[in-house]
Amino acid sequence: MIKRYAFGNRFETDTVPVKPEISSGEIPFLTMDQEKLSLTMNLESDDCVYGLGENARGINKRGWIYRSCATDDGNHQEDIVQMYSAHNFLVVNGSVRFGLFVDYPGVVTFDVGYTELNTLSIQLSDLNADFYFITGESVLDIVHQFRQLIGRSYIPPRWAMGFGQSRWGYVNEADVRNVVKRYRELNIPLDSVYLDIDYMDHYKDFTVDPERFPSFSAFVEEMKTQGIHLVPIIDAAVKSEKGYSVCDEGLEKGYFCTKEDGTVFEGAVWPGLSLFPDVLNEEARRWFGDQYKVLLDQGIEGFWNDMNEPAIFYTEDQLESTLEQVSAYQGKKLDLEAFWAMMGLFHGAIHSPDTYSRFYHNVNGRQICHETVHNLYGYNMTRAAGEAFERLSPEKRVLLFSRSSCIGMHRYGGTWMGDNCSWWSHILLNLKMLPSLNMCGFLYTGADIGGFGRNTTEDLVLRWLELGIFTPLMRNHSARLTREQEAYQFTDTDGFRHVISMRYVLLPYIYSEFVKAALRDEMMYRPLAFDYPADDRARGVEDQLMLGDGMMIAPVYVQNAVGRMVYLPETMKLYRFHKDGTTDETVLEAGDHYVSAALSEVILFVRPNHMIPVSDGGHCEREVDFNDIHFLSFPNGKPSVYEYYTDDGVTRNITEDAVIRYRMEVDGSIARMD
Ligand code: MIG
Repeated sequence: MIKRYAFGNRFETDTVPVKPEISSGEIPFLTMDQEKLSLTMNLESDDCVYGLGENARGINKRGWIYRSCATDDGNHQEDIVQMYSAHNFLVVNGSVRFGLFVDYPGVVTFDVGYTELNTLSIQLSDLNADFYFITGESVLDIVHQFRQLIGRSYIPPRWAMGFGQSRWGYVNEADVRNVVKRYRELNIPLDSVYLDIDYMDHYKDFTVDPERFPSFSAFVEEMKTQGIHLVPIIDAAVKSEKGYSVCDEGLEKGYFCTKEDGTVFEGAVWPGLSLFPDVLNEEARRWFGDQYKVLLDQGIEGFWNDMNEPAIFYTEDQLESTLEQVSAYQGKKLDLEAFWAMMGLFHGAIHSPDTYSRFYHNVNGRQICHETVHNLYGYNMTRAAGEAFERLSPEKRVLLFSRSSCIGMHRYGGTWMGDNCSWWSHILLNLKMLPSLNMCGFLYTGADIGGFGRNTTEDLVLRWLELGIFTPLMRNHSARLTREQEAYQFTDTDGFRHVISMRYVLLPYIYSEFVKAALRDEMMYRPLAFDYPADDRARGVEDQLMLGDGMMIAPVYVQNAVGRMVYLPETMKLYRFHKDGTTDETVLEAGDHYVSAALSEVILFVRPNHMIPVSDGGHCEREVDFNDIHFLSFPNGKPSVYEYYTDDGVTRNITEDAVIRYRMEVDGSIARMD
């Protein structure tokens, strides 16, 4: 059951399409302090808190503090409190069980036992908010109700579940051709190559550099003949430059954010001084979305939206005042304290959160300070594109994912986990965010495989791929100046080919489970605790996940490990896919097991009386035959049914009608039912 509690003068976020009636009285279990703008409750020591989407720390969020304030910070250390997105949904499960969604566009803090070990405290910046309080018979039931409330999750074209190669550093046709050539030569599957900001003409959105890509549409076509989709990046801010049509037109129509006095607001990002499309304004949003047409017309079928927190390196005002303050130190004899204070001034000038109070949106004739609606920006930039694609590409799905998001955006696109590092701990962080993102509606997601920042190693990329083959977005991406990390940069070519090929073997299952999760408002990735609520041990498992109907994954994420401990809540069948192409299957009893897993070996577990549809693979998605499937299976005493979703992978018409059922008999034989 869902109850809505509304306070103050709320800004319409459009997160909940059909709102329930407002309930009166107090929100159960939580004490609201109107003066302190907070909600608090005591937690029992065994209570678990789940959710909060993209964030650091555990699957169980207890023991840390999280801030919903979309921020461009690529330093995902253990103590980071805010990332790129704002996902204000959590579930408390234990002595009491409920879900809470804070529908609020400003900064929110979730103190989940940081200040006081056993106190949950939610702090808002003002009390103009809607709270949705959800009760249900299980965590999964609560999540399901929440997902129904916020609407169906985005479904990409199926090729977007193939493997993609990206790097901030492919600058021209030759670079891209080389990537494709190397993958194809080595017979390592590949479906897409991403174009980072260097494809643009001086970082101008919706342009292509005429020297680096002299005949872009022909090049897009050439890539397609090789089974490769090019996916360009779009940055939130538009270069401020006379004669650049997007800038001129937006200025003329008043579609950019302004300062308080109504003059246009400029901030420096990659193109230099730039303007920020007022995507919270419906007309401006439509106009910005229409700009994507220029690339769609050249054959592009997918985009990634970046820098939409929005990231702002500096503004001229801020820089000016910083320089003024710094110049006051000139000629003075600095002591250490003064030196650090001066250094702090420079630090404060970049990415200053203060900037967000200096510009405004124009929503239905009202001037709205950005700060109060900050977390809606990435959502609405991506919504601009998603809504435009429904007009511009009514038949075919378009790939779309975004760095910043807020719940609501899940209907228009996916999200990637931002600028992680080539650290072993970030494989685990990647795993832990999958279920919390699913809870918030984000199904199409994944991390930069191999790590974005810092130098990677061959074993790290391989191990990370062994998780990545299970994530809907499977993309290797890295930053400029870091060690190159395409599969062909390393020695164990057979290992890379084997692991990446496994993705294409598993694709019928991954796609089927993905679409069903979207259609049915369910989680594709679940913590063990959600599926085995009566199992106390399952509650503490932070490094294994249930994946779809019948699978459990437990990847190795420790360097030089040759296997790992795995906890089985029930008997399961372990499948081990060796690099030499052989497979072995072992039934393991419930309990703890040490499972060996060599560096280029893929392991997965199948639940009793379950089936996993797989293909013979392919070099790209279009080579995979989704009709010619066979099954990994664990018959264990009961007949069972698998619902297999398959379609053409591109059209927008996605319904349960496409589900085909397969039945497995007690003897393990499997046959199509209808
Ligand atoms: O300030 O476009 O997260 O994936 O490679 C950095 C360059 C801007 C941040 C993205 C990253 C991308 C990079 N971008």
